Amino acid sequence: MRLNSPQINLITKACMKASRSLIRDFGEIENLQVSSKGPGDFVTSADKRTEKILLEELQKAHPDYGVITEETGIINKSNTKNRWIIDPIDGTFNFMNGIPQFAISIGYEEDNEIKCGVIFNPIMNELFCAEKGNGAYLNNSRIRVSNKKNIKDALIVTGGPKGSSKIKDKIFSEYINVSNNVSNVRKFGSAALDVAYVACGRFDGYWQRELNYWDIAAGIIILKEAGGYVDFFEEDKNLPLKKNILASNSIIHEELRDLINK
Ligand code: LIP
Repeated sequence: MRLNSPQINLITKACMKASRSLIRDFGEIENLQVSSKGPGDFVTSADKRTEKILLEELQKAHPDYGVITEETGIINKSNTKNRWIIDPIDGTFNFMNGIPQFAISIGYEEDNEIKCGVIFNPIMNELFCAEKGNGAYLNNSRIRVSNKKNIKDALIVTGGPKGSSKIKDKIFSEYINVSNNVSNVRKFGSAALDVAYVACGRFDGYWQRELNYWDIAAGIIILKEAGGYVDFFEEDKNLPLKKNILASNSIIHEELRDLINK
């Protein structure tokens, strides 16, 4: 990896440490799937265990930093100058079902702007990272978004709706519009990895409603530094941690937005 700011080094070290127990926990899932208890409670504790290790590592270096995490919530609320945004396991359902498409996702914000981020899939051993002004990387290689120009040829990824969603009709009609006008649509179940995959050109675009900020905070800087474009639509100012995301290689962005708004 070419990036070596103190923050990236710290996040990477924390991810590596937490991933050792996460890999062990993932190995347990197979046994639990066939047991009568099922993996539900175990996954919750794996999430918490992973988050605890990440927090210990990050807070050892910066006890005063603000933190937004999926499991614990908000820590050091008054510090909005320096803030970690943490999802210990993004793609929890995949994890729970023994599907190796999940990741630790950590973004670092200064004055409400994401400065750097790391997304690490410990099973595939793929570490995506970026810091502002220094490009984006997958392990040791620089990554860039695709240069697909024609949306008809594009491979798009999406996610949701959750079973509990109240806007399923809207989401399905967006899906139909997009599907009718692109080459193919995929659904992989980890928002963090979906954005990272756009950043490295595996997908040409991604949209999803009803996400949480921690799902995609790290992905924002990774995608931007890889030459992509990301924005949020129909934001509710009263719910700053809820996001609807549209991310792309930037070339097809407007057309993809038109399909979603159709
Ligand atoms: C999940 C996302 C997934 C999305 C779910 C959920 P979690 O995060 O990554 O892609 O469809 O709504 O937010 O809960 O596994 O960290």
